[in-house]
Amino acid sequence: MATGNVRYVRYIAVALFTLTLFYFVSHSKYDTVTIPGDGSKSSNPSFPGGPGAPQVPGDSTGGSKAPAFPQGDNVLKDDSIPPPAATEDLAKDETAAQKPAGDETIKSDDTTKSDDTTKSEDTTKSAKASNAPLAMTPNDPGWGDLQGIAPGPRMNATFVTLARNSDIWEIAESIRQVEDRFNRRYGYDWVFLNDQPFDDNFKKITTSLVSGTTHYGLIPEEHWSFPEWIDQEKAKKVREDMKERKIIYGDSISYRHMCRFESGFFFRQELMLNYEFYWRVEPSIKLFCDIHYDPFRVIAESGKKYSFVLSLYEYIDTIPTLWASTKKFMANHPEHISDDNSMAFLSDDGGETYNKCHFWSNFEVGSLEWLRSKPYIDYFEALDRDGGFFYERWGDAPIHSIAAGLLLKKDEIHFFDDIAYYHVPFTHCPTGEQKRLDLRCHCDPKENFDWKGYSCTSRFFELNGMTKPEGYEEQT
Ligand SMILES: Nc1nc2c(ncn2[C@@H]2O[C@H](COP(=O)(O)OP(=O)(O)OP(=O)(O)O)[C@@H](O)[C@H]2O)c(=O)[nH]1
Ligand SMILES: *[C@@H]1O[C@H](CO)[C@@H](O)[C@H](O)[C@H]1NC(C)=O
Ligand SMILES: [Mg+2]
Repeated sequence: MATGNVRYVRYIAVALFTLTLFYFVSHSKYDTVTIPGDGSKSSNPSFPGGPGAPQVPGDSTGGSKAPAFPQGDNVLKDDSIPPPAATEDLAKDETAAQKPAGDETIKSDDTTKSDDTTKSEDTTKSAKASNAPLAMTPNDPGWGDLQGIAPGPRMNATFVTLARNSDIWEIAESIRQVEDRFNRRYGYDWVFLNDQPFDDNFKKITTSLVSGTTHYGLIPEEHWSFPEWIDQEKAKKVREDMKERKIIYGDSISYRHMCRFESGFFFRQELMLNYEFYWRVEPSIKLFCDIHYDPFRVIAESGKKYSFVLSLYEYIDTIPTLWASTKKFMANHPEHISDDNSMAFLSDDGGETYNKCHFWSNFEVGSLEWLRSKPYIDYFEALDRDGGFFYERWGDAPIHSIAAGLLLKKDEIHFFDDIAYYHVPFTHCPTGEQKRLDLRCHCDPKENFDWKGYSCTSRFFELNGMTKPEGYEEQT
């Protein structure tokens, strides 16, 4: 009997202790979140684009994105304590309310902060760009601050990934890198697109890894099929011929649909219409350095439309007539060609022939509004009519690149030297030891492709009058 009583008392003690612990976890944590970047910080932005910069979502009273960010939840996650189960229903209700028609959205269980209205106001205040200037160099305030939620506004932006269900572990690896090096402090959304419905396993794993809200879209058949003007017999002969000549993906139909989709349709998927900026992520990529500032803000606040980390020469057998089609477009639409274009990146003879230089499009941070603009759509439609996606094997990389080179102004294209990146088989690793130390990079500088003979990045530097970083000669 005595032992029974002791056990009884012990149960009560354990239960009380657990309840107390739970109380502190669920009540005190949210109040301790402080958003740095108030009066103590200098108020002039260190990045061009203070006055006259595009209005950022966090600045306006409506449509403010920053307050919706799951702060409380992230604090819980950092402490590895699962959120209370009761909030899951709330999360689902909110999901239902925000769900865009036809596609699926899984909101991370971030509604634990629901009754915290004062916090939202604080966030709105500190979310102003002027209160949280971008830290672009180690000397800028906030540079070394890589813990907790990043201060400052959030752009109207999303990550976007085209993938198959079978890509799950390869994309999981990419997401983890993007989250660890950047997005865990920002909580940007992630849109996944597929020509087949995503399965529950894919959704469950990706949602668990992404700090922002995940959305899953099914690509409409018109965006992933042969247009009616394509001669099927001719297209089939091309695939057989390319197979014989051992051209990579030369006999693949799905690869061609993929290239056409990435060229002309990803940015007008229903889910993508909710955003202004995108960051494309492919399976099995690597990021080697910390990302100390928000690349979306760099793009938005400096009026950039397109960006890259790696550039190279295209395999000519995949695009023999792409330049002829492009020249025809230029003749038909001189009004779309920018006066201050980057033709010198694309051609060594003033536009007569294509030198095959392109930005590698498996990494892109850019403007969706630009891709949805008339000049870009006219270019895509002209190419699509000519049939080269199926009669040859045109890739989205040369198409995005030629479009950026001809339709944009030179200074609307940005080279993200600070984003160290790998997609098989090429690496971008910043030149210069001090930079790699500052960014805490783990890439081998010998692998850096930038200044090697098959890279086009030197051309980009020369064309834009940029000085190549110290030590580049040793990497050629
Ligand atoms: N849903 C779907 N996604 C695809 C398909 N083919 C390719 N993708 C995706 O499209 C992107 C590009 O395809 P990749 O196979 O990576 O093509 P690549 O980068 O040229 O070649 P490697 O990465 O070297 O194989 C990736 O994000 C793939 O997951 C497909 O048939 N369906
Ligand atoms: C984000 O951009 C899209 C596309 O331009 C727009 O429809 C939407 O209203 C914007 N959202 C916010 C919060 O500004
Ligand atoms: Mg790939």
